[in-house]
Amino acid sequence: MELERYEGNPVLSPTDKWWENKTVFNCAAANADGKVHLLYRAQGDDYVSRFGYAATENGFDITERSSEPIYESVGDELERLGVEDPRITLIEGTYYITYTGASTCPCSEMPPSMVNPVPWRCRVGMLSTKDFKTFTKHGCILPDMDNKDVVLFPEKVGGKYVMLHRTFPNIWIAYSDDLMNWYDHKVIMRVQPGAWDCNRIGAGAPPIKTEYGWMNIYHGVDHKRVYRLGILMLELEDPSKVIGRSPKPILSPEKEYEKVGIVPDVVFSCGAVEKDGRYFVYYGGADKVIGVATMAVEDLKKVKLEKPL
Ligand code: BMA
Repeated sequence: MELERYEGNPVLSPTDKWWENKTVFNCAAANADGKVHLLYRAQGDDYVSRFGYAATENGFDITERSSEPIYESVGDELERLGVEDPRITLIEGTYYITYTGASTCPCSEMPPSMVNPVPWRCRVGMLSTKDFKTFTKHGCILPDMDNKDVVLFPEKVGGKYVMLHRTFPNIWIAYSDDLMNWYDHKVIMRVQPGAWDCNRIGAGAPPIKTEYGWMNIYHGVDHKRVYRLGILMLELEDPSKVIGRSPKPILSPEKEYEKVGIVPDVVFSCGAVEKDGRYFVYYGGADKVIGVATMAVEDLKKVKLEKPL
């Protein structure tokens, strides 16, 4: 079972504006108020990442687009190179946006159980908004670790807020009572030796509740650094338990706009929504443009998943 690409892809590309004339990719998505809100990562000549905003009513055609960045980090040492890869989750009437803050700060000391061999110099920040016009900055939510690919669950599970994060190279879960302080970090899925997701994995879109479990679109990277997408299904009552993962990817770089761009051979998702009986998965192509691919909700039962090793 593979996602079906929209034939009008890419749906968003760089423009001639100073802040997005190089790349427009990796967008968050939220389906509310009769449209899909898209918050995307953009770079201009300075290669600092900022967020742009776009919206689509039918999921494919862009009907609104910001002429200026809708959010950029100013004067924050941990975000000197910008804000990357946003993910939106609507929780109790507020949109929470988790993102990667990129900087040239040195890597932090990590707890021995979370040794990170890669000098990422990135931190996970959080914003919230009710209208995508004004944003509240909550700062760094995982202060002591180089981390990325954080997605929040849309509701509390067992009385706690839940996130997935990526402490290299695996997917972890953590819990919180206030969305700011996170505890009980535990690895839930590891890279699969020899498979399409053998090098590193990370959560993509925030989890969507389905009758089968929490569905998460995740990315996997192989030994040639090809980024592909798969499905990870977690138990509804206890999302630290993996029901299954895709033994084969549901989207791989095949089209020109996925193979050739700034970073070749990349499909990378930060947002997926349910709309009109389909899942719409928004994804960055080759770190340069944005495409969308879909799947009928009823086809989820046909998706073959395997228990991870
Ligand atoms: C990841 C992130 C993404 C990017 C991907 C592929 O580490 O930086 O923003 O799309 O690499 O280059």
